[in-house]
Formats: sequence, structure tokens, C-alpha cells
Amino acid sequence: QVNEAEAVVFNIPSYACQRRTALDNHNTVLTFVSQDALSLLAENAELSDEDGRGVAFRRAAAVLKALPEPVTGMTQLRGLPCLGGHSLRVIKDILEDGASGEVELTKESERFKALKVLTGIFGVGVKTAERWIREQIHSLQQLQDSGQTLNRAQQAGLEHYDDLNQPVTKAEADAIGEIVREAVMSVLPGAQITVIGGFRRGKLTGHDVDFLVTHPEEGREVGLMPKVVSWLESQFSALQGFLLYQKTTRNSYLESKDGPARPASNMDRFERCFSIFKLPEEETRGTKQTETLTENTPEDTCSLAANWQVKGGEQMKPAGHKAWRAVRVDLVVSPISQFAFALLGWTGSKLFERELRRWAGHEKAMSLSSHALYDNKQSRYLRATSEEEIFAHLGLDYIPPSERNA
Ligand code: TTP
Ligand code: MN
Ligand code: MN
Ligand code: MN
Repeated sequence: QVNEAEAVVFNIPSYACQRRTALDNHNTVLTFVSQDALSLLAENAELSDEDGRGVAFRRAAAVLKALPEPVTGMTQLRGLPCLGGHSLRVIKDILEDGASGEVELTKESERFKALKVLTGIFGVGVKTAERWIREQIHSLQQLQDSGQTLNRAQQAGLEHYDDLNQPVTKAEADAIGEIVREAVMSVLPGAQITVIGGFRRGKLTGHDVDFLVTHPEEGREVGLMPKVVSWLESQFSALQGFLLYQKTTRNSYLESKDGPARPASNMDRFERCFSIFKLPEEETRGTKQTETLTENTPEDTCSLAANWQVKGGEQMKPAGHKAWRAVRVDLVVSPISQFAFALLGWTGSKLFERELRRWAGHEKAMSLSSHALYDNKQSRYLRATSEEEIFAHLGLDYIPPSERNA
């Protein structure tokens, strides 16, 4: 038993962008439980439209994630940043009793469960979920029975609910990457494609796959997205395209009345595409499902191209098995002049991004967005062609993507 005088006192900088947060932190089960508990309270606050409280819990959870050693007693937490009374109470309950009553109650509450299920539908936000709950809709079945009018995104979200709520593996992300590469290179040779989001941070699974596309010649990237979408939709026939859903938005950065002089808004204005890909299972079978390969019937192993060419190719699968799975994919296009900012702004984690912007604003009188960095004291934009330069402008030590998992 460690006595108070000997207890480790951690020295953790206050902003998440000042510290390294790897994926695997070396913490005890208890610290993990506390982290999860705080993340759950954050999620509950976000689902209740209490973003301020949500961020407070996210910051507290991130501090636990950054600790170099397991927490065994409350005295170790003395003087740590971002741990408010509420978070400390939750951690204390877990350290002393193994669980937090508030967290357990939240987890079991009908409202929380319904909000999770309903916002788990692609295209459904907190506002919509709350309206449905007020109308006694708590489950997918009740939603379907209610005859509610769903928009195109929500229809796709409901239709592919199970697939979209199953984590995307690295192998699937790689397979999607190959398809995206082929599409982009077909319509704009010389373009550059970078994985962003969680997979760039080294995560092994994700809720989607994110890509940033640019071209070394400024301007060549303009209007790229509709061409990529057409290519994806037309492979190999109109009925067997790669896209189950897509919504493309054009770049509105230069034409908007408040930009580029006001980069403070964290609303991103790149040309982008929210989509749902139809990923053929064969694409990932080699790495993911080797054990099932030997069990395949002969007609099951027909070539991928044949599958696509034959209308209703799924019917070659045993009943109940479809030959593909739905995967959420985000595509973003940036001009090369903004590439470093886009890369930094889209790599995440969400908390890391938020903390970078807070640091820039509060500590440096700068405005950071995924388009630019503005220095309010010098009244000018600071140029950068790499993430390293942006960290340097901000007076921060460089943190590589794999350690931005705050
Ligand atoms: P997500 O894909 O939502 O998150 P993720 O990739 O970190 O995690 P997951 O495995 O669950 O997919 O977002 C990726 C990053 O993009 C994240 O840092 C937030 C950032 N981002 C937006 O999502 N929208 C925007 O408009 C901007 C500017 C950034
Ligand atoms: Mn409180
Ligand atoms: Mn992602
Ligand atoms: Mn995304």
C-alpha cells in the first residue's frame, strides 16, 4: 500500500494538444473503468444537447488516458487539470466501490438507451431522436411502425443499420482505400489520397473510413467530387455501383461572405462527400475471413468482376448471405494550399481538434480552422505546408497522429 507522501503526483499539461495520447495507455482496469464511465457521461450529455458538460467529461476522460501510471488512490489526482468535482466524484466511487451509481443509472435509463439506438441511425441527430422519443418511438421497430417520414440519409441509415453499427476493420478500410484510389486516379491522375480520421491515428477499427484528396497543382482539384461519385456509381453497371448513398457538398470557403477572413468558424467548407459504400466481401476475405474460405461452395468463389457484372449477383450466395457490406466513407477535397490545415483538422481525435482550436484562441490569439491559421495580433494568415509548421506556429511541440488519441 502506497502512503500519501509517496503517492505519485502526475504532472499533466492542461490542453490535450500539449500532451501525447497513444491508443494503448498503460492503465489498470480501474482507470479504464473510470475513463469509460466519464466517456459515457460525456455521451449522455451530448445526447441531451448539453455540449458544455459533454466537453468537460471528455476532457476529464482524456486526462485519465494521458496518465503514465495507474491511478490507485484519489490523492494521486490532486492538482490534475480538467478534473472537476463531478468527475472526481465518479472516479472516487469507482476506485472505492468498483462502480458509479450515476453511471449505472444512466446506462440503464430508457431515455439514454433510446437516444443511442435512434442516433445510431445514420442521418439521425439528437433533435430528431428527441422528437421521436416524445412520440413514444424508442426502437427501430417502433420507428418503422410509426410511418414517420424519413429523409434519404435516414432511409439508407435504417436499411443498413446493422452493417453501419458494426465497426469497420483495418482490412476493410484498406479495401475501401483501393477502390477510392482507383476512382480518384481514373478521373484525376496525379491526385494524392491520404487516409485521415481514426485510421490515420492508428486505430484498428472505426465507425467509418475518412480520406482527404488533393492535387499538387492548385485548382486541379476543383469539381473533383462529382466525377469521383459518377465513377463509383457507374462501376460495373448502374445496378451494381459502389455507392449505396452519397451526399456531396461543394466547396463554399472562397465564395462565402464571411470567409476567408473569418476562419474562426469550425464549420468546414471543403468539397466533401458523406457516403455509404457497398464493399464486396471478397475484397477483405483474404485478410479477414480466411477460415471461411475453405467452406465456400464453388459458385460462392466466382470472381469479383463476375459478381458485379451479373445483375443480382448476391443471389449466388447461400440464402441469407449478402455478398457485400455497407461501410460509411467520408471523402474531403482540399486545395494543396490548405492541405496541411485540412490534414490536421481531419485527423482528430475530435477532442484533440477542439483543444487545438481552444489553445490557438485562448493562449495565442490565433484562429485555427481546417482551412487556415489566422494571427489576430499580426492581423495576417500564417502559411504552412506541413502539420509540423502549424504546431510550430502555435508554439506547441509536434504530436504525431498516433499520439493524438485524446
Ligand atoms: P470521424 O470520422 O467522425 O471520427 P474518427 O475518424 O476520429 O473516429 P471513428 O473511428 O469513429 O470514425 O471524424 C474524423 C475527424 O474529422 C474528426 O477529427 C473530426 C473531423 N471533422 C469532422 O468530422 N467534420 C468537420 O467538418 C471537420 C472540419 C472535421
Ligand atoms: Mn455536476
Ligand atoms: Mn472516422
Ligand atoms: Mn468521418
